[in-house]
Amino acid sequence: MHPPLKARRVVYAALPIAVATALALGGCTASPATAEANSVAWLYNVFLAAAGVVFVVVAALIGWSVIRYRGQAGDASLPPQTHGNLILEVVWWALPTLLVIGLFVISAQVLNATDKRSPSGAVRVRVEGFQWQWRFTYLDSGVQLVGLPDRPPQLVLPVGEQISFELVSADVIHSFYIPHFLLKRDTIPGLANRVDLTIDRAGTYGGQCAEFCGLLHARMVFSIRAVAPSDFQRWLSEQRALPPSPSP
Ligand SMILES: [Cu+2]
Repeated sequence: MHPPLKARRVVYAALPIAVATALALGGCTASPATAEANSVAWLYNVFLAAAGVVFVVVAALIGWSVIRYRGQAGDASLPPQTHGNLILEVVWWALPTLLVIGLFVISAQVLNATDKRSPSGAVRVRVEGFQWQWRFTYLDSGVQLVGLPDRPPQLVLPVGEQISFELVSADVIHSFYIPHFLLKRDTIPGLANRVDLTIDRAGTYGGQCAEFCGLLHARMVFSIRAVAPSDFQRWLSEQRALPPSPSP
């Protein structure tokens, strides 16, 4: 028996809306620019695919049973009543359990990979949040960049080299957020957070404070320019030759 024309029309109308929504949401994810962000993006996609399969199977079964077994006008009798089915119950217990265990294992692997510490030799940068901008200090050369609310700083970093950020705060909690790195980590007074990463794509990436920290929170923007290692060394020596930035 075929579903009535009206039901089919609803399905045909809903399908493009669902596809368009999925594409729009997919387009909102920043394209990853670090090795760690690539692993995180891969994990997002695995979760999205697993959720998509579950959604399609569950929605299709519900839709099919609603249409196939809908009541007929004037028919008050109940359909055949089934009390338990061992095989079916084992299957619908085992499948979600295996799915959750699998997702847990790959999540733990990605978490371990992204939290891994760089070996020595990484470019070390201290990131200090203050009301209301950022102070970036290259710990190996002493070069310092200080932003002002109307003069956001640009952090220059090498592509393909390990970078180690030490995150601290001078006053209240801020959050170091770079969408293309799929990275957001708080800077907390009295605590040094650490994030290690490797940028694998040259370009300029916007960042901002992601923790409401007072009146000019919205002006705590900055950018990261990722360049070839030789260009980074040249830029660093130019910065060393400049007088230090004024304190805000
Ligand atoms: Cu803030």
